[in-house]
Amino acid sequence: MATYYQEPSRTFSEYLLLPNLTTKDCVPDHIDLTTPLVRYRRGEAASLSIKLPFASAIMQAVSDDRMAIALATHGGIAFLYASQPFNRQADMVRKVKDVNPTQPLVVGAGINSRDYAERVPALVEAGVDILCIDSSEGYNEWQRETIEFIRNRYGNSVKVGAGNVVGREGFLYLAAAGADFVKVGIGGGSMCITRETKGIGRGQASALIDVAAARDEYYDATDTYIPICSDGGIAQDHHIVFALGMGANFVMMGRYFARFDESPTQKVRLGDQWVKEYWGEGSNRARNWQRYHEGGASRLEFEEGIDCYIPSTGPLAKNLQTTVSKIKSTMCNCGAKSISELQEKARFTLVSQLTYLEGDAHDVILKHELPTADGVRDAG
Ligand code: MZP
Repeated sequence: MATYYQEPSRTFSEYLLLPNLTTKDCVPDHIDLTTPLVRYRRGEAASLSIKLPFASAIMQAVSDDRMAIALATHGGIAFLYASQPFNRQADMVRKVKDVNPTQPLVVGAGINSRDYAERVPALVEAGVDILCIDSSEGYNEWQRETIEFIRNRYGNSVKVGAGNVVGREGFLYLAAAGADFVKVGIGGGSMCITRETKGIGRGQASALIDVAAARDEYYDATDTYIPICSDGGIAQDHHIVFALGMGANFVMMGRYFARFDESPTQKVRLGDQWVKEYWGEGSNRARNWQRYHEGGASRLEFEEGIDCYIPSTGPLAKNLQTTVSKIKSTMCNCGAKSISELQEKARFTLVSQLTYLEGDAHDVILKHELPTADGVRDAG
């Protein structure tokens, strides 16, 4: 008989954080967002960490060398997209590593479970800091084999994340396979139609809460801590704090970064606004490269991602500053000066639909929705 979970799966927008006591030393300048990227033993420090818990998604529309340089300069990390020939991806790694030899920048790269025997050596040779197996669903034997290849060839010197999973079984499988971090999330991405197309996935908050509990149990049982990454579905800046509070060590975002000038895609004028192109890795547009570089694979039988536009929001630095200010402000309200403190102290409440509506502006006349003199609505 099939297994039935009685609780519906939840997403970030169904929660709010309750404030805790804010002590006088808990101010934004005192908040440290440093976070581990790879597994470590109790009492030791992770061999690779980042100062800002943000990773840019393994996507053509998001993470090339330009994005990697911009994000690493601000303390985060980009994972260069894998849907390209491995030599080109390795060139991107070199461009990031060569730019600034005095202040080396960290860079990650996506790999897949098909051409790893060629791709991984090329990326390692180019100086990549960390790899991540890129798949919408990672609870499978191909991921274990990919990690096995890396361990046999390089021992623990080459770091590799795996995923994506949405529950404890998937996490434990990839942890036992030797993953350095595990990525969480299926079907929550802004351009993703996996749930609609294939009927698999789980609300991002529920997935994260389940995996974080498994990670903590695994740590207690083995003294090995495995960072987890919440991937996809960050629609509001405060969702980042929710993800961190629910147990993620860092978040991976696509839409968030694709909006910026530094993303690889075209900025286009659409009516009265500037937009950027954005498309999923499971769309025909992203998969097309294989037709030219992998011997003529035909069109996908079905797509898991769409090709769309998102509003352009200018340079990364300005946007990042605003987001980080908001995150730190929320953390101060929660009385937490670090991500681990937030994870211990965070108190989440589920919200009713009416509470959700109450949180938006209501019972007022919104100025930007007033008609203008010529009768045309102002875009604001
Ligand atoms: P978002 O930040 O735009 O909401 O989601 C980005 C994430 O969506 C990626 O990191 C990846 O896990 C996932 N993704 C990428 N392509 C697809 C697709 O074509 C997808 N379905 O779901």
